[in-house]
Amino acid sequence: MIPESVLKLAEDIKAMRIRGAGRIARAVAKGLAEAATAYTGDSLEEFNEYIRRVAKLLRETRPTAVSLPNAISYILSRYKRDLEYIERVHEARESIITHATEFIKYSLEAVKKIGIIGSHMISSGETILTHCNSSTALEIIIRAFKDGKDIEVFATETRPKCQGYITAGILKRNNVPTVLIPDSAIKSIMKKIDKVIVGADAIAANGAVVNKVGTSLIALAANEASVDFIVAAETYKFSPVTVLGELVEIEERDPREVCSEKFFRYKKIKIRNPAFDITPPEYIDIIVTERGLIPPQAAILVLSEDYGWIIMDRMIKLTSALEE
Ligand code: RUB
Repeated sequence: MIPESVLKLAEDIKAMRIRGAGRIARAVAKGLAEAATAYTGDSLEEFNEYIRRVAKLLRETRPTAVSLPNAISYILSRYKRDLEYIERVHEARESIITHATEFIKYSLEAVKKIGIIGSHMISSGETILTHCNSSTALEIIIRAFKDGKDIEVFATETRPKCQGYITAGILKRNNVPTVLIPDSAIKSIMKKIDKVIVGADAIAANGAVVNKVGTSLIALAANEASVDFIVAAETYKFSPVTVLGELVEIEERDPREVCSEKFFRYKKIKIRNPAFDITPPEYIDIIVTERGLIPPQAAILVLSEDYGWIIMDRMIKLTSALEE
């Protein structure tokens, strides 16, 4: 039986009580560790089957942030390696907990490093624009401010879920001068902006960035106004399956987030609510990762370094399927 706390965690991700690609990744790692801890049986086979079910439950909570499946495969691929010498359930449990804890630590340190690296790119007197609520982008901005840089930040509302209010609140708590703007004001505000800094839910092999819907429009406006467009992302947000041509699924959310149920029911108006969009690499100046600055065109290098073996494995399977 999957423990109540893990079922609740999955529900919290679905309902966006836990949201943002980094937080989601750390939450699923915590979920796997909790599930492993709660297992009381003594069959290794049964434990593996149980962990597979937990992983599936967590993987299916939200479709776009690639940090979610990447966090699961970080833990399970290492567990699979350990299985070569694991004989008892308590060792299996220990392996999952160790790798989950390791992932969470890596993730938190990565965000800190991105803050340090990215803050060097901000100069005193600059005005920054950010969209949605990215803890990684915020880490850069708040770090730069704490380093004594005199900056001002424009935060978009980010309709329909208005995560921009969370961003503005966090900036305010850190005393960063902040202005909240409606998303539709982007074009007219852009002439005041020196740098755009956003987070990412997924980065494809060609360097395209998937982030909160509206990001690509901001990139377009920044490009037209020759404003730097910077993406802050940990390397576990790079999507290995895109190397093989798979697309990142864009989450389509409930139309009731866009306008009241009464309106769309009575007027019989069709409403779409895509939660993310894709910014092409041409509009991105640089991606700040924990390993340093990466031009979007070099995304494939990060992917082959980290996931070369997964990519090879998939390619072999694909080739043999074609040959059958
Ligand atoms: C959040 C969002 C964030 C990225 C990066 O979308 O698009 O910009 O997830 O966040 P949602 P972070 O609110 O739908 O989850 O840098 O915190 O990982």
